[in-house]
Amino acid sequence: PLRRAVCPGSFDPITLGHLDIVSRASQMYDVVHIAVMINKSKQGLFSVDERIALIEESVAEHGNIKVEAFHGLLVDYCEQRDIQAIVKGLRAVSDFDYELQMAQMNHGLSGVETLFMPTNPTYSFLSSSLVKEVATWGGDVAHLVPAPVLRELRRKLERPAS
Ligand code: COD
Repeated sequence: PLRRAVCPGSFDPITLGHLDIVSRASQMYDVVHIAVMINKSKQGLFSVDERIALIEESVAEHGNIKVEAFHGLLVDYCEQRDIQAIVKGLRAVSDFDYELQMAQMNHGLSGVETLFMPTNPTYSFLSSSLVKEVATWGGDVAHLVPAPVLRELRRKLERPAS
């Protein structure tokens, strides 16, 4: 049977930090699913369809990555697709408390394992929300996001000519 893992998240938008974890996971598993988890109470900058399109463009060189949206519990996503592991990046101790809670909850719910990968230190300060904030005020994020995301951020945040 194929060995499958999932990298779940909001990906609003995908950053080079996410991409680093996903591509390392894709070398360890036959198939890596990127699950864009839909959170109806959180309005994003990018729509779910836009996030998926940006991820697909950014991972095109990897042949074994599947991208899809999911509304519901991550453990149900895993059960429905026969996924054995959740792969998460850990940036700093500040990530640890919440990630440990979710890993233990998910294991308790279904037995699925969570594997933590230490973030590439180049990206340990990087988050989607900081990227959005910096880009909103005109800061340079070219070294933090894949090229398609940079293009769409510029398009979305371009100020109307005054
Ligand atoms: N370097 C490395 N990894 C990173 C970086 C970085 N710079 N930034 C983010 N990551 C990794 C982390 O592992 C992170 O968890 C993941 O990428 C996703 O990041 P985000 O910010 O896009 O996504 P989050 O934190 O909003 O995702 C939370 C989930 C959607 C995974 C979570 O809420 C969830 O599983 N929801 C589904 C509903 C559910 O099952 N709830 C019960 C959970 S117990």
